[in-house]
Amino acid sequence: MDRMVSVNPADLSETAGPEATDPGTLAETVRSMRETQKAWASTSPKERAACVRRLRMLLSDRADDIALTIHRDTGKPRCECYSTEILSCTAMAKYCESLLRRFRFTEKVDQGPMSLMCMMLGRRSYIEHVPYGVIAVISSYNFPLAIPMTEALMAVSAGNAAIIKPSSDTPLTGALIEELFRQAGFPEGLVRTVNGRGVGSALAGAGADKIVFTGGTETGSAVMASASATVTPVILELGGKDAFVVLDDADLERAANCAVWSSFVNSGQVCVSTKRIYLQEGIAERFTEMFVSRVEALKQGNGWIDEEVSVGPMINGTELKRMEELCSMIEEEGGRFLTGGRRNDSLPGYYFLPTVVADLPEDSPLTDTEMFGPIVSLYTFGSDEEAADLVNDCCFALGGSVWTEDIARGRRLASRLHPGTVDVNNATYTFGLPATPWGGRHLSGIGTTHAEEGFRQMMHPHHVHVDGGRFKRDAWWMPYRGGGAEAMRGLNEAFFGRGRGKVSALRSFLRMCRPKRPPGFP
Ligand code: TXE
Repeated sequence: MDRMVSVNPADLSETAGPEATDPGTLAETVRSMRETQKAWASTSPKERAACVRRLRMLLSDRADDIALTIHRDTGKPRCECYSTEILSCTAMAKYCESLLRRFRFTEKVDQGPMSLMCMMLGRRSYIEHVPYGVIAVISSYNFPLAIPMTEALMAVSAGNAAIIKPSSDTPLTGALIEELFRQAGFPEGLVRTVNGRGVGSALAGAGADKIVFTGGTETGSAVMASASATVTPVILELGGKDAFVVLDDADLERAANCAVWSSFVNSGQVCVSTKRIYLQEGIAERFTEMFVSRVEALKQGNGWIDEEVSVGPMINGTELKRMEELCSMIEEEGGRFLTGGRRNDSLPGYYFLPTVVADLPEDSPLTDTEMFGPIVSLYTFGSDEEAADLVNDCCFALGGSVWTEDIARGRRLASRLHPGTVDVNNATYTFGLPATPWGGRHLSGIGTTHAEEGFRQMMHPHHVHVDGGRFKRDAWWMPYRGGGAEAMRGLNEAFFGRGRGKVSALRSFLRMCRPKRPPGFP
């Protein structure tokens, strides 16, 4: 098979990558991984935590060569390779170790309103959280380490195997992930990376037990359709169009500083980067001045060789061209560029200037169009209620933020907003807080990765119900006989209705649990 090639978008240098995968081999690969996974699932949480810890140490010890690999794939500034990529993974690893110390993989069920009946009849239930088997992790180009690695860490900590399909734009980092898991002492073949054209769609139908997809909404929908043929569960981490709501009592300096980072980190190629800034009347003009002046002061270029660089390139020429197309659409819709609005021709590579747009009509179809690059639009609003309606009137609901000095006011507004994550006085960074859930609503996806919720979604709840066999039959078993319906009616009335006749209900219930000896039986 052909060898993958990675193009560094910061300087167009090329690096030979791993061999492409033959899509026809995927089903067999998944089958063989399932054998490895069965043995792995029988390891203790302590044994798994030891492997995770070794991986965390490796991520820290090899940080420099990992960062360089990420840069070669994405061209992102050096500091972002450490802050948004490696740190997210070491934090997740440490969180998985803590989960493996305290998570109860078998839980006794509190039967709630049925406790008395279960106690009388000698019954109890257990939930065993069991791994799915082989998890397919299909991932985007924008965080080639942080996204697949954190998802794979949750998967293997829960006892699964993980087959990773990175973006074709980031093959080096994908191959490095498999190497790191192997070097950390995970069983050979427990975490595999597959690459190449058509491999993503082939993997979606290769028999994995669950698919965790990160990418565009349209692609995610295709993955869901493919998985539906085999009723394979999916988690979809899809597109975003995050809002940044600045209330009239906000600390404008802090808000402007964050808005610059939140809008242009990774050159805006972040599902939760700020794309819509809503400014309350009264502070709109002042904030706009502060924000635009900060954006214009940003240095763009190759952030690996120049640490003063804040904004790197787009991932490839196609995405760069997409930004130009979007800017043409913005102009047609009446939008005005306060800065940027075109590619940065002064640099070799795929650079688009950080762009701030004003006057784009709120009812423009572009409000529901993801702009996965360094383009952010400014809007104004009157009341907090109006802000909530504007933020929620969008097909995406992944992340968002509210800025105010009145925390109670901020939390009230945050609680009304639809996105899966809403920050008060911060933005975009909670992917790096592994104990917090990650996921969106509407066209931003379904399911959760990260946090205990995401960990649980890497397993399915296996219910084991144990009956001590105290009676020879249950009151509702057949052969039905006289008094059975009455006993059930009385039970309902006594314990789930108005509470009348508990003693007689219990008596008739227990009588129904004793078998009536058929004629001729001793
Ligand atoms: O996505 P694509 P990209 C989103 C972000 C944006 C998109 C950008 O909002 O919308 O990702 O990433 C493979 N069946 N998020 O352009 O094109 C493809 O090879 C199966 C959201 O990479 O959808 C790649 O590996 N797989 C996220 C992966 O799917 C297929 C955070 C994604 O590709 C396929 C980061 C198919 N038919 C980015 N076609 C979040 N919400 O957390 C392609 N692929």
